Amino acid sequence: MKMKRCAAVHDISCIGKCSLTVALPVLSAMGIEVASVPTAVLSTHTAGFKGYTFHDLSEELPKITKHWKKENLSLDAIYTGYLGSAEQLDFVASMIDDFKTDDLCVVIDPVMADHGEFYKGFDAAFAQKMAKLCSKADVIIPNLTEAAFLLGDEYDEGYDREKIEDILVRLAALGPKKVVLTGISYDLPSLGCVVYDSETEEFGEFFTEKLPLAIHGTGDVYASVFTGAYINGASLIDAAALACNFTCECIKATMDDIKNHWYSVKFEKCLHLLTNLEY
Ligand code: PXL
Repeated sequence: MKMKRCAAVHDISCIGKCSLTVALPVLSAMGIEVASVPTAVLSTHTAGFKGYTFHDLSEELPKITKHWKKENLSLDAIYTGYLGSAEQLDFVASMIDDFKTDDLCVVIDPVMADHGEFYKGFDAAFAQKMAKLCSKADVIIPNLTEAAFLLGDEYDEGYDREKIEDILVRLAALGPKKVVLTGISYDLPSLGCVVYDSETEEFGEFFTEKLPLAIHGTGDVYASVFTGAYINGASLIDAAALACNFTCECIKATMDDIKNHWYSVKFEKCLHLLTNLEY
């Protein structure tokens, strides 16, 4: 069977295990060829380390894709995560146009916020521009905070099924065909995701046990596993469920050493769960 090629457009945080340093091993373990598009190089991620370096690679990005086009290199999928500036949103929009085919699958994880707050360097103007970019996606994977900011809503911790379904429908109205909303917990012992397919108008949900820890990097682990499974042919809900289960295993593999390993999950210990899967 032909191997799928997926461009992963994310930063490289040299220490911190998020973005490209998660997407690359996860997608590779799932049998997908990764075309890496590093948007920036940071010494560490920005959530908890102090004094990190940040080298923006915006100027390099169009040169990379121009060369690919010249060499007639094609893509089966484009998967974007942390984008270091509003300018990079324009780059991704034109990259999607440049590599568009009937079969191109575009997955956008609108990384910019969590727990009701923007990550450092992001604001409402970025969120508005990200919402525009999301119109070009087949699937978007926001958490609840990112969903609120994409919609221009106030972040509100309280919700029920009706409110979540309303959020999903409004997110799909931005333009993406499918939406995976992560970090949903209707009752205390469970945590998971709710999905919506605007073409069939169907909702789905999947939950795993809620572990007593929120660890950085789990959003990128989730989105990478979802993307790998979806590109490999899994249904929306099956890909979302696999990502939930895998993320849960990664947290379990990290819990006993969280003092040392506070900055991300030990996803490496779980990669074997992703190889040789049937979709
Ligand atoms: O996990 C998202 C992410 C990716 N890349 C960088 C980050 C973050 C979240 O803080 O700082 C550099």
